Amino acid sequence: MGTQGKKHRNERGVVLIAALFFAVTAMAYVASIISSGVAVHNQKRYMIAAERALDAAEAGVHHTLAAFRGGESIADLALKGLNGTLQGDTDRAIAYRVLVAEGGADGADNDLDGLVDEDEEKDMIEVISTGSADNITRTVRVTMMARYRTPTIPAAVYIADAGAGISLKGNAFMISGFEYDKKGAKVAEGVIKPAIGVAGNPDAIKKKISKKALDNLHGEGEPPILEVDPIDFNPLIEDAIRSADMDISGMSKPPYEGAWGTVTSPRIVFGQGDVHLSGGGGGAGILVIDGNLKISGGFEWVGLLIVRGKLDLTGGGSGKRLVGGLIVERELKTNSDSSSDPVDYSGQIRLIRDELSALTIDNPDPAAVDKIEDVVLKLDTAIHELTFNRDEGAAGAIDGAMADLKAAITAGYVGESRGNELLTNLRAIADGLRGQEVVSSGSLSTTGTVDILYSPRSVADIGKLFATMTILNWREGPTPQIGAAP
Ligand SMILES: [Ca+2]
Ligand SMILES: [Ca+2]
Repeated sequence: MGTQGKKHRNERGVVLIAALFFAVTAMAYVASIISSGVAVHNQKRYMIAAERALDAAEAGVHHTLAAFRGGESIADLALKGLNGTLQGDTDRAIAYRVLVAEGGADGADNDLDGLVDEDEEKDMIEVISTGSADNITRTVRVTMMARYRTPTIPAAVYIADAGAGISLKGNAFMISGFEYDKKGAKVAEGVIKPAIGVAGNPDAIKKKISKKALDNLHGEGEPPILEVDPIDFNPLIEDAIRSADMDISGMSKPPYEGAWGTVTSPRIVFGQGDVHLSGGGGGAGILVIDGNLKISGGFEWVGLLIVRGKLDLTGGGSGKRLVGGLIVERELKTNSDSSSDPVDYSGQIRLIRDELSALTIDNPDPAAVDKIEDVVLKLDTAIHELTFNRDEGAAGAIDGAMADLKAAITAGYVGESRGNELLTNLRAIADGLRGQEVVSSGSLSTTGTVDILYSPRSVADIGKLFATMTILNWREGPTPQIGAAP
């Protein structure tokens, strides 16, 4: 049994060593499973915490916006900041801390234009909101500024260029620097400002206004045309571009949708380039045209009218009235008349235009419809010129436009018999106009009045509604590295 037994012992030893080896390996394996489970658990926890922290940071931004809308001042918020807790009350709670810095002196490029603390940044604030959850933090930086920075208006009409053209025709207009309420009623013992404020020596403008027209200007000064401090046009245009509720750029007949805003719910309406408003409309708020504006129909606006270019208030409709303030750069033209026996040719033209647009078109080519619209617009303009400026050249334009319309009809764009009927109507209107011009020269009547009434409180109230903070840009801080120490 000697060798046998030895062999047996040896075998037992091998088995023992193998078992021991297996046990150690298994233990190491189990340990590794446990430790990787812990790592996965930690990863998940960090990820969830990072997401909660970001949510908390965003909640801080919204809290800040709400505080501004509730009337908190920038200075107060910059001093105190804001704190809030969404959930929990330990140091692992989901919470945020907000710091507010004034953009003009924070050493940061708030509007990301490469310049630090330049002039425009004085109107901005930087909101740095840090959210935390389970000791993980995330930060969002948000630049905010007022939706519209409404200027203080120094007169009923502010003219930026002392060399601007000014033409106040007719006698049914009034520009008043006395104070009016938003309904256009004069305020007893209100403030008194000039009718026209000029950024520079006002003498050149005074000389361009006839003595008779000066009688229709009221307010501070004798005549009420004074030099005032200049207003910077750039923010007026930039804010409108950024914040417009409605863009009427390039429109010749923009949709009024009833009205563009009301006194309690005003709108910012913006137009780039030349805009011609005809056909009657209006609203309340801030109307900004970065170009020339012509208003030839009835129009009423409460608030600010800003025109970087020329403004032409002309023609009939049911009059034009601005209650608030006008800021214009290069030229102001008004044309008014208030005969007791008004003839509303523009109304008749409108009726015919409506009929035309309701016509059955034989050839439903959109270009044909455009062509007819175009001809009617030309007729409209020509008849206005004849009515208000007594421009005999406009009579030729009417004949030309009617020939164009006839050509469009003959080409089969419109049903011929209906088209001829409309043409006859138009001709009768045009002939009637010319007849009047000859019979009673200089007494052609319209219903167009023009009133520009200073109403600083209307402008200030509307300005307050647009002073609420709006977000200019929003940046998130980096996501913390998963597994990094909390
Ligand atoms: Ca900047
Ligand atoms: Ca800055």
